[in-house]
Amino acid sequence: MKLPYLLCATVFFCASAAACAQVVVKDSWVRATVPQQQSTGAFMQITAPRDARLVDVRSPAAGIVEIHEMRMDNNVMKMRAVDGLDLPAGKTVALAPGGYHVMMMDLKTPIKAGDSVPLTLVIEEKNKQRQTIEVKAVARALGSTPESGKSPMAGEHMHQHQHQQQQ
Ligand SMILES: [Cu+2]
Repeated sequence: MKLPYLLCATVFFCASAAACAQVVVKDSWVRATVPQQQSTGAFMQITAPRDARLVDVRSPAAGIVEIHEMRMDNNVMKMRAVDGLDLPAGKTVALAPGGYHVMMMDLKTPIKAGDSVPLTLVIEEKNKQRQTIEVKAVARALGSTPESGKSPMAGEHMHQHQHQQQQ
């Protein structure tokens, strides 16, 4: 399956072209799951050319997909669903372990390292116009070093992906 790599290459080309007035999504990845794990997180970097907002994320791999915020609350790391995530013009917004992330729950199948997980990002601009961006996020094993040679994101090991909404 070479297709995901081709899609990635297109995104990177776009990122380097100053004239490209599209929302750019880079470095998307999903944390691979261990047996019995029902949920996981997806991470990426998003840059919008104009003020916009990430309002929804969908994936055929999960029954429920939400945008989550992670924050310290009385010295306890908690996460909660948010309506959306602001994407200020020209600023790269990182979805990373320990911060904002795409929460994938009710997974259809386990996600193995190396799997390509399709995500659809729904971006809304100031004028309420919506666009969708298809992303193929590559699954990485917990604690693994990416093969690409890029360093893993800081704080990755601190991210506990337990879901605390019910509490
Ligand atoms: Cu979460």
